[in-house]
Amino acid sequence: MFLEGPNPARAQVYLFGAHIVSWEDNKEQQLFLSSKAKLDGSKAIRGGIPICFPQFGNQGPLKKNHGFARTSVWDVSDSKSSPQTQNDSSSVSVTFTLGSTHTSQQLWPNDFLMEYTVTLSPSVLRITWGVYNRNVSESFTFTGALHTYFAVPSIASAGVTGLQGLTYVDKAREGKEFKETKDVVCIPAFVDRVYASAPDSLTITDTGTARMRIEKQHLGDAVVWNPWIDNARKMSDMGDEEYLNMLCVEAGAITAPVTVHAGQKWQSSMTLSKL
Ligand code: TA6
Repeated sequence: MFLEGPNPARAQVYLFGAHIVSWEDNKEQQLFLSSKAKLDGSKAIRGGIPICFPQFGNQGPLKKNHGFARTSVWDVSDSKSSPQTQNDSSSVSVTFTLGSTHTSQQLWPNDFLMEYTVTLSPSVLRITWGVYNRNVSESFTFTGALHTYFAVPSIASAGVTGLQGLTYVDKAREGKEFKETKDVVCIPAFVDRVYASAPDSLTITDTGTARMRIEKQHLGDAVVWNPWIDNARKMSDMGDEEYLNMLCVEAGAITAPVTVHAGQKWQSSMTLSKL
């Protein structure tokens, strides 16, 4: 489905995974979607904004990397458009829901309901993501992330600011822990890092100029990933050279798993602003 916003802005979301595959602002594509992405529901879509739940990566009981939310068919529960007001620009939003099923409970024995609202306004894409524990009495714990693939003019000139001083786990270096010393994190090769307790505002730059702001709430960590050429070649749903024009910066709850008590709800958000 398409969200036709103001200015003009438009986004395309598949019910499969409630997966945002496109966000155009002023006709400029802000997200990366592989030309080889599978869009037939046969596997997770390579690009856009996959939802990782109930686990990030292999950090949980499931064999399925990043869990089952991104390969489940969601429902649309609400949509609305808000006219421009004195203090706010006009916007359009759609809410998607995913509830536990017999199948999901075979994989992850919990009764849950997720609400995922995508709101489009001029130069801004905002996501709110709630997880409600419908268990009678059992709490549950999950990890997750909004695994956003940003389109970048060139990985050679891309950078991420806001990470200096943080500790990160580097999957490109045997999962060892390091401290980030750079104010601008550049991507000179394969990068796969989970930064713990990252600031709620991060920026993607191009040749030093800020181009995208990422603001997150209750998603404490940030993942920076570019597969580089060797890994790209191993992925059937990614072109060998496509790593040159994409960068994943992912807001996630990874190093501090989220526990939701029965009857309670966890709420998070991510706001992307095209600068
Ligand atoms: O977010 C980075 C990461 O966890 C990488 O380790 C890599 O596995 C990537 O996600 C893509 O995972 P996927 O299952 O979509 O191929």
